Amino acid sequence: MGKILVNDQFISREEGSIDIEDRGYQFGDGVYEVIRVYGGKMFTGKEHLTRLFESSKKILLELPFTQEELTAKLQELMEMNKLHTGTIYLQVTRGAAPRQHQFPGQSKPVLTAYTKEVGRPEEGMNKGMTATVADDVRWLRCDIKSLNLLGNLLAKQEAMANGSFEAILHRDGTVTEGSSSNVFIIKDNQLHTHPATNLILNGITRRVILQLCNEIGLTYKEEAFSVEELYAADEVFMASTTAEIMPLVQVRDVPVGDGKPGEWTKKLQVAFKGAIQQQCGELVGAEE
Ligand code: DCS
Repeated sequence: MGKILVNDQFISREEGSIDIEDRGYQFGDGVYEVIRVYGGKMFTGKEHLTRLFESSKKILLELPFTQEELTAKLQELMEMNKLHTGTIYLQVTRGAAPRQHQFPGQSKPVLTAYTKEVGRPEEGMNKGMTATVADDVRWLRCDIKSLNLLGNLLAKQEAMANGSFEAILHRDGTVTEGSSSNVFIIKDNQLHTHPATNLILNGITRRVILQLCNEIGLTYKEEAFSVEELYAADEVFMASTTAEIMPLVQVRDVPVGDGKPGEWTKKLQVAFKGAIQQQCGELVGAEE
């Protein structure tokens, strides 16, 4: 299992404990990140940690360490656990205090982090996955990567119960994002994705993809699109740290295009792999 990080201590999982009045545990009062590691190196680590600090600020949670200090700790954790290809999960809660809704006058934020060895989702990326469509019932601050994920969980659970991999969420017929990913469509050689407003999480993978569009000559529009446009798209894919660029070949009962991963999606996947290699080196043994 390796070591876990609790505040500034590296300990075994069995040694770790969380107070029953930890605000993360009781209220979901905290923020988190999932960072990809390829070949022992963090991919877009800086962007993820910057977002963690931004999310913290948005919930008025002051972190008791700097981004540089946190980076060094996570680096140490990765090395200690000999993580090759996988993920680092980290979260910070407002800490333990007698249960009351308003913020406690005094509490010490609790940082926890652990690593997991997990390969790239090659099979899904090659053959494509399916998605359902669900009502986006979440709150109006989806730009914050907060621990409160019940709306996301209910949507994902519904998708899984229907034999689908992801739930594409919509508000009154306007597609926002996936339950744990951003959603993109391609229509007439143009990519569309919801703008980075309060209604979506501005994914780090999303940001990389928009840069890669310029590289491969695909024009894009950060404009909301409707569920009808989703069904009529030439290509659909979702993107996240763990799923990378995942083609969606069927939405509800409707095949996307010819029911196979689209050409632009495949080009983006190749460019994305190039971006990984550029930052993290060769991807030897990184596949599932
Ligand atoms: N939107 C939501 C709601 C997400 O939960 C995620 C990632 C994304 C978009 C994509 O963001 P990244 O590209 O920065 O990953 N969710 C993380 C999670 O909870 N597990 O893996 C990734």
